[in-house]
Amino acid sequence: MKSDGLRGTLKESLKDQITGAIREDDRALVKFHGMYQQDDRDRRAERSEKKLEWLYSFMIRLRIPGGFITAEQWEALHHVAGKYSTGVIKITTRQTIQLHGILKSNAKPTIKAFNTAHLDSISACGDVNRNVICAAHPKFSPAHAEIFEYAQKLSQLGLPKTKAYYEVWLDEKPLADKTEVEDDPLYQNRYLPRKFKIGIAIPPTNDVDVFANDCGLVAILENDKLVGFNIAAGGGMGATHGNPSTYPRLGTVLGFVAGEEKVMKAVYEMITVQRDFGNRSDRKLSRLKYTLDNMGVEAFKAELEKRCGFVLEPERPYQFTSRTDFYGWHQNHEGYWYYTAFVENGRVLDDEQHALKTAFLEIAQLRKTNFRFTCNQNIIIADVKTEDKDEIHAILDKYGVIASTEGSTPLRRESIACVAFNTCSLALAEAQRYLPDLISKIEPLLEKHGLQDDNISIRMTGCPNGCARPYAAEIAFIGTAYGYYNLQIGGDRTGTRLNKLYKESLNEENIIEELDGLFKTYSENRNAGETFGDFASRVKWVEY
Ligand code: SRM
Ligand code: SF4
Repeated sequence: MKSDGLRGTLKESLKDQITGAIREDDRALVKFHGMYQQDDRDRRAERSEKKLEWLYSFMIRLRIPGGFITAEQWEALHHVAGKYSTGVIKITTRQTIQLHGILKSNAKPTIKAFNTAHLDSISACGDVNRNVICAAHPKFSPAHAEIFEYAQKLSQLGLPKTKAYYEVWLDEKPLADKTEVEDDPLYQNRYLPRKFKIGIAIPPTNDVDVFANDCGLVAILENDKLVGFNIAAGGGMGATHGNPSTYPRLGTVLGFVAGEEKVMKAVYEMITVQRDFGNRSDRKLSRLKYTLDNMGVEAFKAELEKRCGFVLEPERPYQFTSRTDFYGWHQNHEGYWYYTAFVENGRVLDDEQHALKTAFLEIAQLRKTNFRFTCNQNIIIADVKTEDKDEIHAILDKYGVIASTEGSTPLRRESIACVAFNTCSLALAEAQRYLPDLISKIEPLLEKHGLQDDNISIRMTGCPNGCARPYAAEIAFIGTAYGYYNLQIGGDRTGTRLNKLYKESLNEENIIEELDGLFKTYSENRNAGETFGDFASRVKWVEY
């Protein structure tokens, strides 16, 4: 990429007041700075009719490894969102935050305000190592803090060396000799063929969907101590309708690696293998999963080990038993309390039912907590001392957060939808704006068949790219056209078996009809404790 170290002509693009957009070449580049140019798709027709250009704005995604921020940072985020964006704070499926609707003239002030709060968006998008995700809840693991540190270190390891971000957005003086200072052994000024994602899970929970990542690390604990990680390669969800050479894939465990130096080296070299062997001619076939399948697992592993200078040990045993968040109050081994609040589809806002945004602001202003985001798009009010718990609880209660967290059905709380309309340029169908309504129509079906306590996982995306990791759900709706979805079933509840296509392009009426029949058969014939996804796979509703 001829980008002048990711600078391109961004400075000129930002100054151009004739258009709300940036130059064509800068659009790909700006992603490396954590930003997407978008437009309001609801208003395209109206704008075109009035002969106006589309209503362009920017989405900015933060880099928050492990999804941890302080109360001060939440407060800053709240105000930045109110001042420069639509005001909705969106928790993503990769444990970070996106703000939408930021006008070009506000992009720089937004980044500056984030910087003042020690937040950045470097590499949150683009063909680089993305936000590193890590098991969110410290409840189960005394080693959580140590494992969380890996997310920070791996994020640092994968940062590009260019100082362009600081020059373009923060007005730092350009470097006199860029070549010397910006030498980047990892990205070598050609970056990666495609995005690269790292996730860290701590069994028995797989809240990060570790096998959906290019590189998945499964922490292995013995007597509550971290002894190392099983390392997996080749996870990824994206596919394209009608292109059978694209497919979702779960990561393959290559082996076990112990010790920080070796773990960092193994991940680093996995990135270099992808950099050197990944497909640079077809972006649809350029993720690590295709590199791995093209090379073959054994050849990939041999190349990795050659570059590492050591061999991976045999995979160590582990077991995932759940992927859900631990809603409500829980105490960790140090005596601190954590409240996991349900945030439907990660959208933090105030509405008729509850005032999540006001509640979290009031809590942040007390300066008695931290905040953690989960890959299920929820928020954890973290590190609460016993003496502060009642005060925090009262705020959560006052603004309806307790009622919505504890009063929502298991089905709703397990559901995930991607953004889709009105900002995602790739959306074929609605997702986060529609799934809540569809869930309200599915809930009575569960009641009817006595399944209301069943926490079946449902995920919806507006296209087959898989941003809500739908292929790893028990039931998935994948947008094919406006109002139409492929119905996929048979995934398991812990993210270790993908679902398969059951019926193509269903509208709402067809979806309800199909699910009614499926739930009936499931409720009448399931074995004790058998989940919907396991049943669907056992009775071969879909072929594996
Ligand atoms: Fe994603 C592209 C939103 C997690 C696979 N994703 C997009 C874009 C940027 C659309 C675009 O390229 O113009 C979406 C912006 C929508 C908007 O208006 O905000 C978008 N992806 C999201 C988020 C916000 C969904 C959400 O509602 O939470 C998630 C942000 C994560 C983050 O903080 O970094 C998000 N995207 C994912 C995940 C889940 C994950 O990583 O665990 C996946 C599947 C895993 C994977 O990468 O395989 C995912 N997004 C994609 C793909 C398909 C990539 C592929 O290999 O084919 C695209 C399209 C692309 O890259 O060309 C995409
Ligand atoms: Fe957009 Fe498709 Fe991702 Fe949904 S899955 S956010 S529609 S790219």
